[in-house]
Amino acid sequence: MSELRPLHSGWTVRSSELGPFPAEVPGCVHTDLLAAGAIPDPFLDANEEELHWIGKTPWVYSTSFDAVAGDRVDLVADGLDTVATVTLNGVEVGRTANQHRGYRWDVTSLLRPAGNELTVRFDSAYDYAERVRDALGVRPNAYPEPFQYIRKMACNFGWDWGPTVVTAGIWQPIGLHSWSVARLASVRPLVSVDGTTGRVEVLVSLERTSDAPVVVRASVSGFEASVEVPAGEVSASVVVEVPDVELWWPRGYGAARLYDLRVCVADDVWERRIGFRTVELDTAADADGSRFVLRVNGEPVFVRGVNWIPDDAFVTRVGRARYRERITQGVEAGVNYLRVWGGGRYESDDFYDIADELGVLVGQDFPFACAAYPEEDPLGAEVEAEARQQVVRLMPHPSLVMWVGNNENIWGYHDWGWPALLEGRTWGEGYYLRVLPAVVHELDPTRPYWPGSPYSGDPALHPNDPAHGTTHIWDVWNTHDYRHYGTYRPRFVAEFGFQAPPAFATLRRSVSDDPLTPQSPGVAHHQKALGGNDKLARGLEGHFPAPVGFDDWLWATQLNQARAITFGIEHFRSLKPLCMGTIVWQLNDNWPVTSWSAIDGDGRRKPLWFALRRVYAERLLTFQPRDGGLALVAVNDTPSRWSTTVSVRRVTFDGTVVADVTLSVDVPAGGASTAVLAPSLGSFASSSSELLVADGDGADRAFWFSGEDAELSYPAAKVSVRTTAVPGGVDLHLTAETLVRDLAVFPDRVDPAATVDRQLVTLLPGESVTLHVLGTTNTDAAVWSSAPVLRSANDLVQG
Ligand code: BMA
Repeated sequence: MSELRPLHSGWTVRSSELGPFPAEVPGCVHTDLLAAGAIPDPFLDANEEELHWIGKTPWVYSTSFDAVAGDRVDLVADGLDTVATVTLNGVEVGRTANQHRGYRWDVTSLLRPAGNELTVRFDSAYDYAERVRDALGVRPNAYPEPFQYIRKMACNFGWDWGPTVVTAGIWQPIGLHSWSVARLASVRPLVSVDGTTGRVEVLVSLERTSDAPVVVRASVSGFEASVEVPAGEVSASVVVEVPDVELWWPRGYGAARLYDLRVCVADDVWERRIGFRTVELDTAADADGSRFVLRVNGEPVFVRGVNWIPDDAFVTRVGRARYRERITQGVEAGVNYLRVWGGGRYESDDFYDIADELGVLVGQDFPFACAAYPEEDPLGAEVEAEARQQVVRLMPHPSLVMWVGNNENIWGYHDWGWPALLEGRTWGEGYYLRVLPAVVHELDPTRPYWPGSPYSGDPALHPNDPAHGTTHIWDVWNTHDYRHYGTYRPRFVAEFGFQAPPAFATLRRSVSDDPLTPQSPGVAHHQKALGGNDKLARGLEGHFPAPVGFDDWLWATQLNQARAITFGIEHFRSLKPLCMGTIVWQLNDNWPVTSWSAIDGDGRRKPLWFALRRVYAERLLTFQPRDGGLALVAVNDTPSRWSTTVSVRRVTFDGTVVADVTLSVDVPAGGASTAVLAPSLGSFASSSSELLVADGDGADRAFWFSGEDAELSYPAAKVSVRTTAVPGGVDLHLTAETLVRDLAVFPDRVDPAATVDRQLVTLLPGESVTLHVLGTTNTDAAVWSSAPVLRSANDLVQG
């Protein structure tokens, strides 16, 4: 027999002073207290500030249950957050201090026929971390919280976009596993492709209760193999071959074909979906430094990525539907790669299942971020144990294409003054350069490992050298204007970003300030970055006049975020194949906040999301400065050739075409081509009222304006609006009577539930567009015709 019985009901949580309250398992104390009405919502206004005591309080979870029978019964906890003592019927069965591991204890002899009492006591994560810090010595980090002294998600202690909500709780499933004879203690499928044959080498380790001979069987789509495991043996390997296999491809290259792999011993069954594909990381030296090219099934893939953070500060609220919604939003913006950032978690199987299905590539950071981490025990042993578990758990997923050692810690050691503060103490180098690569190599040699983000491939090089490996570009945003992206010739940009506030409806829901202003207390609390609002204001300089009033501030900063990232991505993609990847910081948020995200904490898409959809399209037309003039660069990330004619026009703001040309563009599969424009097109007679427009089949229209917005003589935008009711929403038919740049409708201003399918549409005089709004029945054209619902760049400059 093999039977898993979840223990998810009947739980309560209490502290020495509060409760008991009903508790959700899996869950966490904050959400339990919230559901019990014992605390206000930590995401609203500045409530967070009043709730730090929760993370400093010990909490006890308890339940009772009747027995299950079995030769052997194990208590299995997939994840405990974090410093836990587990007691069954008054007997301590285990103590844990690592959120990133799962645990199993043999409790056969402790169980009673009825009335079993299970308690899990969580001690304060702060107490533990501070004790470890005091024992091992203080080390530098980026935030004033002791997150590197405990194996718990770093951003749970707060980040420059996230609240400090130090959780405790049974955050993963817990249950009783009754079994007999033998069980699969671990299953490692090593998947490879040999010509047209798919091969899975299934490496199994067993736990056994008897000497009875057992057979391990593995099957994939009707192809099966088995091996008998003699008495006393606890490891086995079986190879299954699948002829004429269909490959798993990342989106844009083919279908993400998945196969069911089933492995069993005695009655214990393990099932996962796998994909047949190969992955290599090409980091060879070349004339420009050394490259960073991901090859899947031999095809070099340009990574159009986004950084992924935990989608809720309370991660136990993120279920499969939420993962699907968020990842799909990424995919719909053209994203083909998610980097699971190291300040969060090893992402869930739900996350990876969805990435597998959608053909999205994933790079998983080991969870270390922005700090010097001690390498001594207890942390050293915990790190190795968690890495061994997690590499095995995630290796069936074809979407996982790279392990990365950490976020910014090698860079931090080099550039943030750590050596002087460390005085010779360990800082994590041993994890990133020795322990973690050894674990990956031993357990899952099918995947590349890269020591850090950023990292240049050689300890002798500066870890953030743009000419080698991966780079993070943060001078833009922190100190430099976004045009500075244009000075970089990076091989692979693993982080770069620019902030903007969330959608109006998101701010309005989470902040009760009246009126809302950029400086009002709630808005200020929902901005966690050092000098964030000053940087937003500085970022507008030279691009837009300083906005007056909240509505213009919101629109100007959101538009500027979209412009900054557009500028960066168009430049980086135009460098292909020198540059082979861009990973925008960041896709999502974990609460309502002003941040670098494209999708805000309530799941609303910011203007940046719509900009990404254009600049992350597989085929891109972009105007770029080249050799003192302008060029049209055509980028083709598809596996087929792109041949088209492109009409390029130089147009005055009133719509008069002053010059034009038709170019034949022929871009090889996966390539890019550059056509330098004649001076008649590429130099403007007036720097304040002309633009270039490029139209070609297979790509969105490209624009290049003769100056920065602040310098342009935009006409006052004239847009006529007609509405039609449609099932579930309203269609907006917009016609521009003048040039209108970056037209945007904000439906959440009309109805918080409403969404629109396009934003940032630039129209020449006389052109029209129909926008589809869902989630509102408001068809009053007047409502949709003016600010703050209808906006354009024109009205930020026109005033
Ligand atoms: C990098 C990231 C995050 C951070 C972001 C914005 O440091 O790795 O740690 O949130 O920049 O500052």
